[in-house]
Amino acid sequence: EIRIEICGLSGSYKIGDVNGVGRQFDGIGGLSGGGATSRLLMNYADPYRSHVLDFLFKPNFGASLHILKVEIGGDGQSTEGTEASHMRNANDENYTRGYEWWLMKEAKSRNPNIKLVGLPWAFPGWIGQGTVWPYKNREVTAQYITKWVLGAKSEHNLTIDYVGIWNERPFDVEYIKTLRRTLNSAGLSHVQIIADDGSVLSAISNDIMHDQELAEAVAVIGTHYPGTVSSKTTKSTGKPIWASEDYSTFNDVIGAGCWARILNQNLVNGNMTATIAWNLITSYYNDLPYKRCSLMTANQPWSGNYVLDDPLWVTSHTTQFAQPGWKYLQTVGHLSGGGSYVALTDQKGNLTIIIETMSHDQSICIRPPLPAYTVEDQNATFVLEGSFKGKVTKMQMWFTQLGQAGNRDVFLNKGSVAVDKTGQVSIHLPIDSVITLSTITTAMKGSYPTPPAPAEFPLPYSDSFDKTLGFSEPFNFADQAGSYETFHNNTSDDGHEWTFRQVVEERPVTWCSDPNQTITVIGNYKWSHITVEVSIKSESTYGAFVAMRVDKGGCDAREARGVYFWLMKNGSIMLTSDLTAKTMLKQCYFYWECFVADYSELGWNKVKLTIDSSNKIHAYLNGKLALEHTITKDSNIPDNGFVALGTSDYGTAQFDDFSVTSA
Ligand code: 147
Repeated sequence: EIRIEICGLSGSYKIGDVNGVGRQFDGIGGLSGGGATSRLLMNYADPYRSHVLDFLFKPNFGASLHILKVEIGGDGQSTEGTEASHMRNANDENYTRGYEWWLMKEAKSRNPNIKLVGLPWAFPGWIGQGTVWPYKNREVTAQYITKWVLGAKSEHNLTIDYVGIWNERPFDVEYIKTLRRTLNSAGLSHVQIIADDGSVLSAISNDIMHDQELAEAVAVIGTHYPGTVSSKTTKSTGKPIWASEDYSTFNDVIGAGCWARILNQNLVNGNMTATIAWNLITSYYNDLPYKRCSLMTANQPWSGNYVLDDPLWVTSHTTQFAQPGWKYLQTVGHLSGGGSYVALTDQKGNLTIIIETMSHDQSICIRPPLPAYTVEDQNATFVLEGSFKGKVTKMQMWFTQLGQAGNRDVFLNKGSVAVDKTGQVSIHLPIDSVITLSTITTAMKGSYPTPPAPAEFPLPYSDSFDKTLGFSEPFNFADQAGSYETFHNNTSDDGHEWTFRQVVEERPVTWCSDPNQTITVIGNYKWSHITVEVSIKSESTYGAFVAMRVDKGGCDAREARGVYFWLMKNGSIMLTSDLTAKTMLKQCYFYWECFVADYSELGWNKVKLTIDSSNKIHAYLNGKLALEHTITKDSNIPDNGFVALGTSDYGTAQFDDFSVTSA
C-alpha cells in the first residue's frame, strides 16, 4: 500500500455543541420584485413554467428556497418596472392584480413551509396625501399594508410571515409602532416586522436599544448588502439579523462565487441567519438594468428557454441540507488557508457542514467593495464533538467547483465519506469550491429535459388583448411608469371590447424618480427599422403616444430617448426624440397646420409609426400621413430600442390592435 502524504496547508476544526448551539437559522431566500423582476415568468407555457418553479421552490430539487420575499406593488418604478398596487385609491381594494400572488401560491404549493415576506418600494400617490412621504398619515399607510396581508389570506389563503417598512428609504419609528398596533388589531400579531431594510449602519439598531416599544415591534433587523458584517450595536440588540437583500451580481461563475461566500460569511462574520438574493429570477428584459443579477434566468416566454445558472446550485448546498428552525453551531469560522465553514443541526442528530473557499477575484459581489484576502489549496479535518461524536459515522458529500478551473462541477454528489472512530473527517478543499458534508440523504440535483433553444422576440408580433391569461397584464409588456392592464369595456359597438389600459391616475409616492409620463415597453431591443400600428383612445390623460427605439427603462426611464409619436387632446400631434417631449422633431396643430383629415381627440384613432431602411420616420393618423422626419447623424436618436406605448401624464388611456412588423 502506498500512502500519499498530504502536503501543503492543513487545518483542524472542531464541530460540536459542547457549549450549546448558536443562533437559529432562518433560511435562504429569493426576492421577486423591487421591482417587476418576475414580469415575464407567468407568460411561459407549461411545462417550462412549472419546471422553472420547481427549480426555484421544490424541496430537494434545485434552489429549494426557504423564503420568498415579494414586493408590495405601489404602481411606481422599482428597478425593472412597476408592480401593481392593491389599492389605487382609498376606496379601492383588489387582490387579483399583478403576479406576486400567483408566484407565492406556486411557491407554497411546492413547499408549504416556505416563509413569505412583503415589502413596499413605491406607494400609490394617495398614500402621500399630497406629499411623496409615506409617513404623512401613518394610520393610512399601516392600514394599506395590513390590508395587503389580509387580502393575501382572504383571496389566496396565503399566510404572510413578515412585512417590512420602506425599502432602502428612511424609516419612521412612530410608523413602525403604528404598523405593529394595526397588524395586532387586525388579528395579525403573528406577522413579524422586519426593519429597516436599509444600510448596514442600522440606525434602527440604535433606536431599538433606546426604545422598548420599538424593540417589541421589530422582530428582525434586516440590512442590505452588508458585506458580511453587522455592527456591534446591531448584534447587541439580540434580534435576529438578516441580510434581507443581498447579492445583485451577474449570475456567471463570479456571481456564484459571491453568493457562496456571502451565504456562509454573512453568518460567520455578521451573525446573519438569513440571506435573501436580489433577485429571485431574471424574468425581465436583458436591456433593462441589472441584467441577470439573479439565481437563474427565464426571460424568453416566447421561446420557453431558461437557464439554470450556477448561483441556483450554490443555493442548494445550504437549502437542501438545513431548514429554518435548525440551529447554527457556535463552531463556525474561517479556514486557516482562507474561506469559511458553517455547521448546522436540527438538534435531532442531523449535522450539516458547508464549506466555501472562494478566492477574492472569483467572488466579487456588486457591492460593497471586497477587501483583499488570499485563499490557498488546503486540507481540512473536521473533528466532531459533543452530541455528534460517535453518533455521526458517515456524511454525504456534495461538491461544486467554481472559479476559472476548466470542466466545472456543479452540485455533484460525491457519495458518502466516513467519519473515523475519533470523530474526524478529512477532506481536500480546492480553491473556489463549495462543499457540503451532511447526514441528510434526501438531497437531489433535479433535472428536466433541456428547454427549447433561445430565440429572438418574435416579429411580426401582434396583440388585440382579447384573451385574458388570468393575469391583469397581457403578454410581454413591461410597465416602466404607470400601470397597464387588460381592460374590458362594457360596450363593444366600436370593436374595442377588450383593450390595454393605463390605469394610474396620480403620480406615486415614488421609489425612483418616475417620469411624469407613463410608459410600457415591449419587444426586441435590437429593433431598428420597424412599423408599429396601434389604436389609441385618450381618456383622462391629456395625450398618448406610440414609440420605438426606446433606449431606457428602470429608474432611468425618464431619460429614455427614442422616437415618440404623440396625439394630444388640444389637437396637436407631434414627434419627439424623448419621453419628456423636450426635443421636438415635428409638431403640428390639427386645425390649421396638419394635413390630416380626421382626428378624434376623445375617441379611437388608428396610429402607425414606421422607420424605414433609409431612416425616414413616417407617422400616420387614421390612415393618412401626418408627420415625417428624416433621422440624421446629429438627431441624437438611438439606433435601436424597445417599442413602447404611453401617456403624457397620469391619466387613463386605452390601446388596442397592437402590431409590430419589420419596415
Ligand atoms: C437595491 C434595491 O433595493 C433593489 O430593488 C435593486 O434596485 C437592487 C439592484 O442592485 O438595488 O438598491 C440598492 C441600490 C444601491 C445601493 C444599495 C442598494 N448602493 O449603491 O449601495
